[in-house]
Amino acid sequence: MNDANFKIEGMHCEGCAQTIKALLGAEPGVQRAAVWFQAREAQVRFDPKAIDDAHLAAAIERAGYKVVIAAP
Ligand SMILES: [Cu+2]
Repeated sequence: MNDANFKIEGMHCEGCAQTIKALLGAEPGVQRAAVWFQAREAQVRFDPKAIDDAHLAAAIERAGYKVVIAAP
């Protein structure tokens, strides 16, 4: 399993964080997703054979948020 950390811009409330958590959790290969509204961060544990950082970021951006990939 790999872990990816993202900085996310555009969250307005805890509901946004829950939305992002749910959509990350629905991606193939994602074992666990956590999103912190206050910190503007997400941490995702995923199977690198099923998905990668770029696809996770794209899923977040499809929902209308902006992603900055943080240090691994
Ligand atoms: Cu919100």
